[in-house]
Amino acid sequence: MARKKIALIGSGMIGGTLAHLAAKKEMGDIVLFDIAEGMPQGKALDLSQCGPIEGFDAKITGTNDYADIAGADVVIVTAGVPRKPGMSRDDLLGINLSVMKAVGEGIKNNCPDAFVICITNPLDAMVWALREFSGLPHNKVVGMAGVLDSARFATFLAWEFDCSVKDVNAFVLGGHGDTMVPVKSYTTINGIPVDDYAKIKGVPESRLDEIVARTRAGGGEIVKLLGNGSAYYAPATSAIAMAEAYLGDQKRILPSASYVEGKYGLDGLYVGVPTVIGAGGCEDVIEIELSDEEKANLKVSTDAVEELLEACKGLDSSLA
Ligand code: A3D
Repeated sequence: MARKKIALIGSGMIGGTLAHLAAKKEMGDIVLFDIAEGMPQGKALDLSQCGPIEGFDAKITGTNDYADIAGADVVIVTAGVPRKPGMSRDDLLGINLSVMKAVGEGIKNNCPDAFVICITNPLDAMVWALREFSGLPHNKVVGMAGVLDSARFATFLAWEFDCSVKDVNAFVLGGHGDTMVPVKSYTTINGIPVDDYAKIKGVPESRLDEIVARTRAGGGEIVKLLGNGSAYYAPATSAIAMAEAYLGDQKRILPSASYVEGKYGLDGLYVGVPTVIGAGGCEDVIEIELSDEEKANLKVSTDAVEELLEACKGLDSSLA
């Protein structure tokens, strides 16, 4: 059987990290695409030379030509610009929307059967626009954010409780922005609800609230520390987990920015929800019971996403 083909659109910090992870895991042959000339070719050459040391078989190539992504099984999109200190994700809207148009057309013309994972910010609006521009079925286009946001929440909880991250199952819903909704009621420490575990460990509720706030601002904290660019190791790892779920038909339930129609009272919106990812792409959206407070928070978050979609429609008449 031929190897799978993984196309990475955008070969910057996340794109390069994705290529390294995908090669190390022998997920398939990898094509790094970017508009910057020479850079994807250079990264591909450098990464190829990791092969003999790390012992992976993967053909890694770099290109500036969309024809080279033909027939890709998975496409992961990071093309665009990241945040600088002081910028919100929404500040990236105009420039990254035009990038999504070019990328969507490149996918439509070269690999319309691919499973597409978008990472470019502002995430929930960009994944919606990418789907519109590419014309792919909604179940084959998804956004990565919830896996990362949940991993941030889990990291901070594991630090607080001084427990293994492997035992923390953290849950974040909603849009990928300051209005995201870390859901305490579905967050457990090896099955023990987090509120109960906090009582056992003598951690006050106010401390959990601080952790929720730090999770919401988790991306900005890294942007500020880096001074130039945004997080890339954990975002890349998160998207790889989603790609593996698709390629391996794992049917994992991963919080992903999926197209929601009907469930959660939503009418055709990409937003972070628990999603079953398997060979059919986004195979199902799981609608969980939420408390009144969580419902209200989710509404604030989805309203913010809807506002961004309206802004996209104002910027590109083909989306209206
Ligand atoms: P960066 O290292 O700048 O890489 C982006 C790459 O995109 C650069 O190499 C550009 O040359 C390239 N590019 C620009 N325009 C085009 C185009 N039209 N076609 C192809 N390539 C193009 O950024 P990064 O890798 O750090 O981040 C990429 C994106 O991911 C940004 O929008 C970030 O805001 C976003 N991001 C999202 C998350 C989420 O959790 C959703 C987390 C971290 C970063």
